[in-house]
Amino acid sequence: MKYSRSFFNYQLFLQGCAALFFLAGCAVPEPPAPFGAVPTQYQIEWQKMEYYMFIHFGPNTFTDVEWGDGKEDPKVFNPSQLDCRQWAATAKAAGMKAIIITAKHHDGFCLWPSKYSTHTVRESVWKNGKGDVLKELSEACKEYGLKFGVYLSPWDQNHPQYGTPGYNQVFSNTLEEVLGNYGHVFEQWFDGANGEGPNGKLQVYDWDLFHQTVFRNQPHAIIFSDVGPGCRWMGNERGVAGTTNWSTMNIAGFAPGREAPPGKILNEGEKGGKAWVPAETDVSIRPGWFYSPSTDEQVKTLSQLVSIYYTSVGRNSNLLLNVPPDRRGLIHPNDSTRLMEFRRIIDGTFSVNLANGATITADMTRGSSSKYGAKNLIDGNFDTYWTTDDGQLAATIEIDFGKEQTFNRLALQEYIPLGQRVQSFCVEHWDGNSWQMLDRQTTIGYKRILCFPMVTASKLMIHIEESLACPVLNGIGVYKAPEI
Ligand code: FUL
Repeated sequence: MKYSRSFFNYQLFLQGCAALFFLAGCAVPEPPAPFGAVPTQYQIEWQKMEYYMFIHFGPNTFTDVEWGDGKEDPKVFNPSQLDCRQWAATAKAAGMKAIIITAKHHDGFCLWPSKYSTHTVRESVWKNGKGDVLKELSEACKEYGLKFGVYLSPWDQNHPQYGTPGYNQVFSNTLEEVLGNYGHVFEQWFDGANGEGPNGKLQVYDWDLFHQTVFRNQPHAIIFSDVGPGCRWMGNERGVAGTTNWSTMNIAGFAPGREAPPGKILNEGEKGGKAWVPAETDVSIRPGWFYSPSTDEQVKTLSQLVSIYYTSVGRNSNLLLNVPPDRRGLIHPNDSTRLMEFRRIIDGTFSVNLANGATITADMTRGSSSKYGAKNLIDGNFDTYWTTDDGQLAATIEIDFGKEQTFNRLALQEYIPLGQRVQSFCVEHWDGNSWQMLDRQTTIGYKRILCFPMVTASKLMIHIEESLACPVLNGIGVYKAPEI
């Protein structure tokens, strides 16, 4: 009897365990469903790159103009010490993740020996016409672990067919050469500029053909233009994205260049837009896009660069910083010195997250499950996040440092694989006696960094005030930026 009684209890115990496991399983709710337009895997990878180099280089480097007219003698292109490894080494040391080069600017000059043009490096005296800048740069990028991207201007002031329907195929052929022969291309940058051809006509660009050519050769490339589809122009060349910046927009009825969306939409995106087209901020370290000896002393100051970082990366945009090589074909020491100073400041600011080690809690957590708990905000893992129950569109996160901390930056990140949701939030700090308002803002997106005067506080509260669907955040950072 004794034996069978204990056997019975054992069975009961097993059944109890099974029930508990079942209930525990039920208690962890499913992750939130994606909301609205969401990024592709490749757009997520692109967004994580944050900061990379733009290179404007070509005949304009030697003629001191910004827009060559395509009539330049190709022999003007003659860099005496061109060294793409120096560019790549500089980008790497600057903390950048890639280089995008002007393979062909509006003057039509090709930095590779194109079969479809007579205005190329082949016609120059550089390396006796045997050189290929794209080959050298793509190899240097590989060596330094950087991604490689290309800018190609469809506007071509040299090509005799420009302005006629036949030119679209010519441009597609040049794209094919560039995208098919130099390995992986992470981004195809389309300039929307569109001037008249020798016949006085504007080219009607065949964007469908151009996109097909890109995706046939580089299926995962991010296509930049005023309307994406991979990423969008942020609307100005000053480096200032909107404080409100949605990665979503409506692109139907718009095209790059003359038919671009209004500047406000480029700058701020559109809440609830049907397409995921995140912003990219392109800005030059010098007054012009191309090198000129006259701008050697006008390289942007450290505080200008730092400010641009906060108005681009800090406002849900990637930063494409143009660093134009000089007439030797090298990045000038004034530019590279500034880049290293800039990196030192950024690294110095973001190396210590004061939220690490703090107690972080939220007044709402999805299903009250630790799987979605506020601790995920400081675990450094992109794919774990804090979120609330469906329909819970406002919530508060509290960070208790356990002692007084002094800081002047707050970084917030939304988990963009599930879409962009937050449309207003505010931050308060505990001054020892009461809560004081620190800032009130609108969107977050992949990354939002708030800058405010230094405060000393033992606690911070972040109130998500309005969200389009339950908020989903995967990162919080509190930092003390050094004074410049
Ligand atoms: C513009 C061009 O006209 C400029 O020369 C420069 O290349 C800039 C990045 O894009 O549309």
